[in-house]
Amino acid sequence: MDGKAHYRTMFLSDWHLGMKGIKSSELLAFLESHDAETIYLIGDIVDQWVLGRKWSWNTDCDHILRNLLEKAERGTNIIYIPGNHDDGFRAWANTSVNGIKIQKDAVHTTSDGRRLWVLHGDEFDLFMRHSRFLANLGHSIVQLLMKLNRPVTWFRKRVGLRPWSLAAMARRAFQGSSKTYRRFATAVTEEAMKLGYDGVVCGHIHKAEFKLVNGIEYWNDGDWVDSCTAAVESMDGTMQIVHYQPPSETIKALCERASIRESDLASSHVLNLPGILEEVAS
Ligand SMILES: [Mn+2]
Repeated sequence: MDGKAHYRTMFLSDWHLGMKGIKSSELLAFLESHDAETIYLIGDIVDQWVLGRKWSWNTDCDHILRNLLEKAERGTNIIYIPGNHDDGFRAWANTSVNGIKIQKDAVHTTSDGRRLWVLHGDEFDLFMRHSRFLANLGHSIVQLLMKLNRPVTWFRKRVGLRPWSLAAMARRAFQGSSKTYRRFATAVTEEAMKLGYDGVVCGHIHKAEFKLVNGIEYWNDGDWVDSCTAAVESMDGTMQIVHYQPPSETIKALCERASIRESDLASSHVLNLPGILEEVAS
C-alpha cells in the first residue's frame, strides 16, 4: 500500500477556494493522503463571490486543483456538482473538463445498493432563498470575524491553547440555530423521499452530520472553511463522517510533498483560475 486511506467514495464540499482563512493546507494534506474510486465535489469548491480585490489564492490552492487533475488522470471518477458560490459552473452541467464531470446533481448507489441523492443543497436553504442580501451580509460578517480572530488564534497558540473560532461561532449565530439546521435537513430529506431515494448527501450549511429523518439518511459532509470534514463510503457500503485533524507536522510534510511533485511538472501547467472564473461568470 502507499500509506493512503482508500475509500469507495468520498464526498467533499464547501472548500471556498479563493476566500481568505480557509483550511487549504489541511485540505491539500487530506487529498494527498486519501484516495477513492469516486469523488463527489458537492459545491462551493471555488468561491466566485469573493473574486476581485478580496481574492486570496495561495500555492496550496493551486496544488489542491492539481491533485484533483492528477487523480482524474489516474482514473478516479470525479463528479463536480456546483453550489451557490460557484454557480457560474452550473451552466457547464453535462460537460466534462479534464476528465472531471460537471453535473447539477447525482444519484450515488452504495455497494450495498442504497440510492443516495447527491446535491449541494442551497435550494433547500430558506434563509438563502429569501434573502441573498442577508446571506451576503452574514458572509461579510463571518469574513470580518475570521480576520479579527487571527491575532486571537496566534495568541492562543503561543500560550498553548486550542484554536477557537470566532467565525464559526458567528456563523452558528447568524445561520441560526439548530432549528435552521433541522429545517434544512427536514426539507431536503422530504424531497429525497418524494423522489424515492434512500438518502441524501449534501453540503452548504457547513455542519457535518449524519442522522435519519423519517427513515431517510441525511449526510452532510461539512466544510473546509472552519472544520475539516468529509463523508466517506467504505468498500462494504458503510458510510461515515471523517474529521481530519492530523498533527501539524503531518500536514506540513504532505503539503511539501505536493509542492516537490509539482516542481517536476512542466511550467506550462500554471493555472489562471481567476481569469477562467471571470469568463465563466460573464
Ligand atoms: Mn453553499
